[in-house]
Amino acid sequence: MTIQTISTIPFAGQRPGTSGLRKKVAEFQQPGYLENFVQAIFNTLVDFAGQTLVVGGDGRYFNRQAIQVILRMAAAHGVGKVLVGQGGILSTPALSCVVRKYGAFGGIVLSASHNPGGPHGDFGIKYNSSNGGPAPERITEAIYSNTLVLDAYSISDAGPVDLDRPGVVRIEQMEVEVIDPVADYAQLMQELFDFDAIRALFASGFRMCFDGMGAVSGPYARTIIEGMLGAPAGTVINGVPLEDFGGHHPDPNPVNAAELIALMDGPNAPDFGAASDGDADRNMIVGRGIAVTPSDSLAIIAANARVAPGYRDGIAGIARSMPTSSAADRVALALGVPCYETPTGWKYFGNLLDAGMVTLCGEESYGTGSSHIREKDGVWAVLFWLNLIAASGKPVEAIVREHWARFGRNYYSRHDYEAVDALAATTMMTHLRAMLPRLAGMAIGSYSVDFADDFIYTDPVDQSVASHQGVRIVMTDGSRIVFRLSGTGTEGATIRLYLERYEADPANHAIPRQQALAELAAIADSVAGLRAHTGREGPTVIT
Ligand code: VG1
Ligand code: CO
Repeated sequence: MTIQTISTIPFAGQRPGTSGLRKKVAEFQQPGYLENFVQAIFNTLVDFAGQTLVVGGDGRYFNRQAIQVILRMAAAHGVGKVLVGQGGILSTPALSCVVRKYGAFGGIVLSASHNPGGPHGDFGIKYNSSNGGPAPERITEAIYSNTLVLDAYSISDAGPVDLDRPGVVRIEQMEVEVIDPVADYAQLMQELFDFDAIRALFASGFRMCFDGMGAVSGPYARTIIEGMLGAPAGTVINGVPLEDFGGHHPDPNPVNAAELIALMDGPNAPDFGAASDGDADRNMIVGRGIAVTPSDSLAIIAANARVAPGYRDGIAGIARSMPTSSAADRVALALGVPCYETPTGWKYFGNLLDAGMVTLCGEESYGTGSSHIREKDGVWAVLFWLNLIAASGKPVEAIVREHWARFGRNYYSRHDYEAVDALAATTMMTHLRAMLPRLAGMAIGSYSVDFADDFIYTDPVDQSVASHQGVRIVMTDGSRIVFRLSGTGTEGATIRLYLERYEADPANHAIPRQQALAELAAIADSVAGLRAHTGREGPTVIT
């Protein structure tokens, strides 16, 4: 075994987006492409020699090959030990859990999360810090800067490690330990939730369907829900992680998880449905005939946090991404705890969680989580809902309707215009930004604009500033229109339009969502020229 220095030339475009570097598999397969990015990570970090790193991914195509490269490069850089999930598997939340539990220096997550997989799909890589969370922007920007100037990478010429065999092997001086990807995570869940109550719920005949969508949540859901909690075999469907996700698009929303939605709307529906995404950090919660919007789910979890043993003492605060509805703000107000509004992406929650300023965090994009780790956590959210159902004895729909009756309903929807021409999308955003100063005070239809801006976030812990985080047009009644460009897509640009309207009166809580938001959608189109700029008649996906 020797360590080789291989000369290389920079690749353009290796700037991490909302959550790591995501590209088409074919781009990652170019010789040196992955190696350059990993070298840039090692060039950027300091003091990792002799330390422990955690490596794992969502099992998608190219996961195993990428892990072999990372192991050989870690050995070449003097890393002391790597913990790697058996079969190369670690869900994003499980990796976060393992980094924290074993005091690792950091972790490398291999996933393009909710993006499609397979040889023609996407691949991704992300660096997580010692708190178990996505590296902050100053680190991801430093990694990017390094990718533009590096001219060599170091790698051991050792042969491949058998990722399927648990135990310890060596590459150069470095130990590689292949670990059970589920055990540490499952133990943590057991500490947070009332497993006895949930077991009793299943024993009483409660029926559930968990859709793993052919991605990485399957092994976690099977071990915990079918194994530890005693749900009948078959409760978890599409539960084996496959390199192409079995053709599923593992983005758990009512459009992509149509099979589950049809089941929950059909005759003899189970009592509870749930789904997770490629790397198991997202969740969708479904009751009989009702899909819970992620913004509502965050608010409901916050309002009921004390039902779960891990949160019995209450919560310190809540943080939500800016486009997420303000349903959680109302709960925070009632609880007398702060609610922070951050830019999109879990990395912005890290400081607040580390400082103990918040306990719960959430994003409208089917992401919810807490201070137990530093990533959003799909299976955690599902277990919280199971705990809530067990404790309250109520079905999902009743829980949601009672929440609205108490706090009011924040009608909410996201409209995505996917893979539009990149120049058209940036032109639209530029026009919109130029228009902002003129919008305040303007009456449009039945609304009038309170203020309009391009969201700037100043982190209350380290005072770092993130600007251009999305255009918001906020009405005097609190209704909102938000526009931003996706930072996770790999084709053209994706425009996200977020719509929110608050309705206090329970008599008005049964309006179909898109109908309740139709006027705001029309205003969004007329102000931004959505259809004109994109040449599209309407959104590609509505959630
Ligand atoms: C999307 C979501 C964002 C989420 C991010 C990563 O980002 O909107 O809320 O944090 O995906 O989630 P964007 O920039 O495309 O809007 V995951 O589960 O893909 O890591
Ligand atoms: Co994800």
